Amino acid sequence: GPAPEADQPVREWLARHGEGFGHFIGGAWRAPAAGTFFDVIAPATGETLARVAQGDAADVEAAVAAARAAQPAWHALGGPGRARHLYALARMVQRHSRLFAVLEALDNGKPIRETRDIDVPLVARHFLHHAGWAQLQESEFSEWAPLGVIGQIVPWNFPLLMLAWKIAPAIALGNCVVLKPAEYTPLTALLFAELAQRAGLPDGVLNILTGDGRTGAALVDHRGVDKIAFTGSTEVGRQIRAATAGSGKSLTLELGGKSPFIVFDDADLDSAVEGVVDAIWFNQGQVCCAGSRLLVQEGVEAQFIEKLKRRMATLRVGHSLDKGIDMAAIVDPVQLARIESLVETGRAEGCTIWQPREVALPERGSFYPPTLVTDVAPASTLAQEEIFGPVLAAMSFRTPEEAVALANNTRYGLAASIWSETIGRALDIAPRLACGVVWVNATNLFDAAVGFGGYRESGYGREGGREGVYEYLKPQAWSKLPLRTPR
Ligand code: TXE
Repeated sequence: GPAPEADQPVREWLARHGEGFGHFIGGAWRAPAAGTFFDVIAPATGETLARVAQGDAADVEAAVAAARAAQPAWHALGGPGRARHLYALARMVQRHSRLFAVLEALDNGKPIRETRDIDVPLVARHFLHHAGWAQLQESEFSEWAPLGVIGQIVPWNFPLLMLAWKIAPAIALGNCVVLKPAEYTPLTALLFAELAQRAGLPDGVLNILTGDGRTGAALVDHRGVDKIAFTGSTEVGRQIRAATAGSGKSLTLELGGKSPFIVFDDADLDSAVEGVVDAIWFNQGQVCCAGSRLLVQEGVEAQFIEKLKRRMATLRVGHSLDKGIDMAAIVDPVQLARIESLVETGRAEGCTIWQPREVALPERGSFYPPTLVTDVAPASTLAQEEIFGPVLAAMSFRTPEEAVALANNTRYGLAASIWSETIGRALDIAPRLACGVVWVNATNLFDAAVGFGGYRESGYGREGGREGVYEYLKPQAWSKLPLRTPR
């Protein structure tokens, strides 16, 4: 097979921070107030990559103060001035794309092919897109003002991309940020902050605070934060909503999902099979909008499942830096155990679990094979619970009405994918699906110009597009003339 991607430059960067990473606050590394660190592990090998600071309330205080101090000047720079910085950040990501791709693959455990071809290019694209909005701020949003200091909490499944989704709109529109990466995957955020500062981003505009859920909770509770933007589990989203209730803080939540992947009998079945691969085995299924429920029309069910099984048998599972693999590691042994336990629950509830014999797993590290589950009752655990792993639950339907009912039979409402060669049918079904994003004969497509987000227990708020811009502004009507009451 192809040679593994070289990781020497990443190793050198990690070695430069061998004593442990501090928080990145006000443009400088800062040791954690309590002096506490934790280890960051590479899930594909189990090796320790780095020591990272565990943030507490004192660190949150310092980070929020730095953001607050920087914000007036950052706003005063004006849209075109800030756009120049966003273009510089996009170029910085492009220039260091290999470094980011390798570091992300090591830290998260995902395949280098994905970080190189998907995560990193989308990150650059997000900054380019939002540079455009910054340039338009004075003309398009004249009666809107930035919110101020934004607390952002991101998950581990797309660490750098979720950073971009969060910080690009926030800073483009004149806010300053304190971002907390997930404890499993803090490294690309730290690299980004270091390189952003070298690219001229003013001190304090972007502050990175590392730590676990306690650090996140301290950021949520800080009174100097004007808004919390969170992506993660529905459970933590609920806690954050409760914690911010009545505080005056704005809130957006991008939470879990159990998205349907609907295959009609007139679909191009071979394309739909490739769609399933992207829907549920991309990033080992650790994707909030993963097509984790396969709904197939009865007439083609047997044929489709047969084709799918044949394709599954050709998937290759291996180490993150191996360029020839389709799937790599699950982010952490805790997540792996969660997937295993859910699948066992499914088995106990009467589901049939199928995993291709041909797919070998590496001996060390956290791996789980591509898995197809059939005989799934619509109300059962595997039809309802987000597994967040490479596990596809298959069900069948007879009529389009049944497909819609089955698709909407979930607490979530993030995304859906429809496969049919009859465009009228697809366009008839799409608006009846209770979710924020619908793909037709496609899946897992992300564009900075299109608002992404969900309904129901998948949260609220949008990232990307014009809708995403409004999430970081507040309406502020003003007048230069004194207002008079007409006589
Ligand atoms: O998520 P958490 P976990 C789902 C998925 C997964 C499950 C558990 O089903 O199996 O959640 O993953 C921070 N206040 N998703 O436990 O805990 C935390 O430090 C403030 C779906 O890793 O939600 C991290 O930075 N912050 C999802 C971030 O929240 C808190 C992506 C997400 O971690 C906090 C991830 C608190 N009380 C998991 N507790 C998606 N929709 O993409 C934790 N955090």
